[in-house]
Amino acid sequence: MTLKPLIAANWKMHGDMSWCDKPYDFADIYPPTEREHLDVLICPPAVLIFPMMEKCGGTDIWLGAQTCHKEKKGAHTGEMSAEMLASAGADYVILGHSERRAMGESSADIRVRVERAKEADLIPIICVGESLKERESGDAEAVVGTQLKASLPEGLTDYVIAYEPIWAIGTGMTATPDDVDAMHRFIRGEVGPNVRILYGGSVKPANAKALLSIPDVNGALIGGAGLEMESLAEIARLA
Ligand code: G2H
Repeated sequence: MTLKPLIAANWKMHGDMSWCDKPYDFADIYPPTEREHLDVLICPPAVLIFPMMEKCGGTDIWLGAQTCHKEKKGAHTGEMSAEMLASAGADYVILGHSERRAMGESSADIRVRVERAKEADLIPIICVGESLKERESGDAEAVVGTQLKASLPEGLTDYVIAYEPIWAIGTGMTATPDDVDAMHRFIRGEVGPNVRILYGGSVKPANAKALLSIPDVNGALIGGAGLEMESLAEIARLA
């Protein structure tokens, strides 16, 4: 089975209302008729999901959130549930990004969030990845394997994995294609043939071709280079 590549932009805490037209800008640069073979997703800050959906809901670009809460509702000041995000227009949700794991989210927390996301019909993008110390000590696969086992609910279907080595995030450092190839093969062995596995960590037009041509890399999760539609389109053209 051929998996449809997914090119996903994680805007993190960037953007404002003036960015809500960006899906149109993307479609001007890279028209839908030229990219039926891939899915394009933008995950803006949650506050921009609804206005973006209202402005650009007619485009074929998917929208996603960057996290969701563990509970369905309740006294959780400042938080957002999966259902709220879905009702605002989100189709996907990123869960377990290392920037959130660093704030104390454990794999057990992420597993509950994945369950909430599935109940709300959101497709979870579950992030895993090792630190530089863990890679240098030869523990990268063990760490990622443990994260996968603990973050994925039993019987989970229709989800995406993003492998993001922590040391390559926002640093300009990228894992070598050989390292990415080996880790994606390992993850494939864990999740089976039907799950898209994205690579993330300083993906940019200059390195996207080498990364996206690795057999078990089914797309990319892109931070900095996904803020500008020109560079996002340049990467998408290589998928
Ligand atoms: C990794 C990635 C997006 P960047 O966090 O998830 O960000 O491409 O800036 O390293």
